[in-house]
Amino acid sequence: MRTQVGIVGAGPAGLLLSHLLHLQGIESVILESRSREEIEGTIRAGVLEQGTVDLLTESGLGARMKREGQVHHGIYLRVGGRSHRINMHELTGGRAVTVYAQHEVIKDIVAARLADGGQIIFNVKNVSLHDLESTTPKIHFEQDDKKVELSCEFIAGCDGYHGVARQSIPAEKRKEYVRQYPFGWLGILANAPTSSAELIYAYHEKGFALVSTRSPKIQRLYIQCEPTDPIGNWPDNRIWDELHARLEGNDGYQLIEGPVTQKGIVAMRSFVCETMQHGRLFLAGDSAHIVPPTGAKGLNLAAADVRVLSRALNAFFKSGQTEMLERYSTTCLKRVWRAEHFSWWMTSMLHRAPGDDDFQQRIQCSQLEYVVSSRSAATSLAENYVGMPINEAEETI
Ligand code: FAS
Ligand code: PHB
Repeated sequence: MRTQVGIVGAGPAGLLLSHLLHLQGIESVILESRSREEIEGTIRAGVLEQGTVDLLTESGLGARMKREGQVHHGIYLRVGGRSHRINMHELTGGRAVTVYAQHEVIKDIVAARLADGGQIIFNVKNVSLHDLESTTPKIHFEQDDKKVELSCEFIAGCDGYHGVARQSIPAEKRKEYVRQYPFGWLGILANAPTSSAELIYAYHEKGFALVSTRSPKIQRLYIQCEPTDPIGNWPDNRIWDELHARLEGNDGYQLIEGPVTQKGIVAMRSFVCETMQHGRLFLAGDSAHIVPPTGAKGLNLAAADVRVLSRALNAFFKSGQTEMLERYSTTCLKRVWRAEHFSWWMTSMLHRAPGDDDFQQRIQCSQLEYVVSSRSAATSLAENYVGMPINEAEETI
């Protein structure tokens, strides 16, 4: 097989890249190790930055998001049993986030790719990358037990943290930065009415809690837990008891329960791989960087990466210009480190670290009190949360 851009992974990064390239008349083939049902059923992110919403809308993928997504102008920080609203819309001159589930975004892009005759090969096995430093890199894989070679002009590694792409960059050519957190998140989906008009990020001595949503009938909630705790230790009533305890207060906020339809525990880490490019291989999304979900940045960083990559590839295919491709890693890593800092800061401010002392707790509460009482501190959180504006000079050409 032959194509212009071979893409490994049909997550948000790979799918959106393929769509943006298609809009510019550039051909691509996506190789995905799971089935269509599996990728469209993976419960993950839920918050889209302004920039991601604009990119999906501009590229013709925004119709259902507009209909079913919920635009949120603010979030609440809850400490000492009281919620404090951060009016992000007002503090950022009119920017906001949209709550629309990642797997719904994936369904929208898969449908658009297939409708446009795009090629997504599901259930592939044993993907390996070759000749990355040549002008014709190749991807070897198995499809229905047949060995296939896909010749490309470029390869996009969009296969997530556990994929093969990053490992294909010689170890001596990449530097990896890691921070593992001593806690995880237990997330649930529940059939219940909304108990808050906007997201609530709660600091509590028993640990962090997050009230999010998917629709007026389906709620998404998270609590801090042991990262290695088996989910079997968390029967539904224990989860609700913990949520009530961590969200209790004297401001009349009432959490509404409902049948739990999905639950899972995820570990939390911060991770960055420098470089995001090796020869004709370009990494995008979780294959190059991971953030703890406290800042709601992962999916949005993946979208920002492929926005830059699709423009750089277009400049190459249209006019042979290589400058933006050469600057790809540097350009993306600027936004990545900003999001890494914000996500680490939100995580450190809102979670209880095992063994932390009274001084640490006072420091975190002082940080929270400062953020909810100082306009400049609240503005800093707001502009990072809604997403830093696109840096036209660097991120476009
Ligand atoms: P993905 O991991 O999504 O996709 C990679 C794809 O590659 C997968 O489909 C995989 O099957 C495939 N693949 C892997 N290895 C392969 C191989 N060898 N061959 C072929 N295919 C291969 N982010 C936010 O922005 N907001 C949030 O609210 C948020 N909440 C989150 C909550 C949770 C619980 C978790 C776990 C993450 C959350 N994130 C959030 C982060 C998350 O959304 C990721 O950043 C996002 O999925 C990254 O997208 P991709 O880079 O496309 O990687
Ligand atoms: C979610 O709705 O899944 C969600 C929201 C905010 C976060 C993380 C996850 O910070």
